[in-house]
Amino acid sequence: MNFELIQNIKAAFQLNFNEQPIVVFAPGRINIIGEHTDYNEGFVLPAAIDKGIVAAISKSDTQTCTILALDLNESYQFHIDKVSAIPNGNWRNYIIGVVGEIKKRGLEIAPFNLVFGGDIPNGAGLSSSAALENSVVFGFNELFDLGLTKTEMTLISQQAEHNYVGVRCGIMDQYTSMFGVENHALLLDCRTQEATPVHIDFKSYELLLINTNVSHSLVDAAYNERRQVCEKVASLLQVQALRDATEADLHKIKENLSEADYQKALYIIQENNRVQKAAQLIRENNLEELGELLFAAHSGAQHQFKISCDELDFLVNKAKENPQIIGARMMGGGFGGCTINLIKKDALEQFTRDISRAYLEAFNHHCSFYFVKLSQGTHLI
Ligand code: GAF
Repeated sequence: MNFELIQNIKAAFQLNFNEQPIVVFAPGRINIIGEHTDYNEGFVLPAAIDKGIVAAISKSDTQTCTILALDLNESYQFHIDKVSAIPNGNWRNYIIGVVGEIKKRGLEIAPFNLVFGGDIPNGAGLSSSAALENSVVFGFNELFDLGLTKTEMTLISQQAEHNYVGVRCGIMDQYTSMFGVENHALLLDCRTQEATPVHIDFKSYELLLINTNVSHSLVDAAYNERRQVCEKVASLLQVQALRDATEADLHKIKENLSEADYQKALYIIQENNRVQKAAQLIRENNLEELGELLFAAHSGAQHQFKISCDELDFLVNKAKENPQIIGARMMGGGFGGCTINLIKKDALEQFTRDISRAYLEAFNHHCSFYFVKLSQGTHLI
């Protein structure tokens, strides 16, 4: 828990509104394995982390809602009855979206004051947006006594992203940020939205995240396009979602598909199988084989689903060359953000030093390193 962040948010709230707010922490997430399987109603294996968003919220005694984004030093005011997506509204749409989605369900929200900030960098693929949505919906639920369950709040956050941000994301990020369990990953069945916590003992290994510090443009468009391809192939296969198809099923309709679409669908089917295998390997404490699955997942993301980029491939290739790293892959939606690496603890110092230098030389800008703990989901503080 980042106490300095909490203090800063509380202090900024006092300074601007001079009231006692409720304060919520919503975590970001990592994903051990399972990318783009969530909207195919398949499995994912993410975990909430000890970095996230802190939001302080109180009722306002005017008709205006005032929001302060502390890290960006930006603010926004709007009338509670005028809620619609803002073109290029950026962080504003995550919050407006949650307000809009709550109202859509016939629930009443009164004007509010909100200050938020966080310690997850934007664009790192650690789901700062889901954390923001969850912190806000969770805060509103407390403040206005809305009686929403955690599952309902998760869906409100996801719908805010679909309808106000324009990304047709799956359920993984919002679910994980809401339901995370300390020291566990969640084996989440995205169809039933039921998760089994899987305890992870990293033994002599450490989880290292390396941020490429790039977020290539058109990410949202490319994401929605991938989803469309998956839905098209599922409909050709006459199944509800690609989760219901096997490699053999897909092979039967190969002639009706372009090679690119065939490979994308094949990736999803294989990735879904990898997730289930990964959960089993973690339970058996077999991190070495888990590492191999991570490398295989990256290869699929790079060559079949085509969501990687030069910077991510560079970091994963460097990891592969190093025998002290047993697995690595790109993490999240793709086209930038972080890689996740399973590395021997005593190799950390040397590797991070070497990779810093090599990355700078190759791309002329720095990469960053993060270490995270697997943590509990959204809660009051
Ligand atoms: C993004 C989305 F928000 C998730 O739903 C998921 O699809 C992920 O990309 C890829 O696995 O984070």
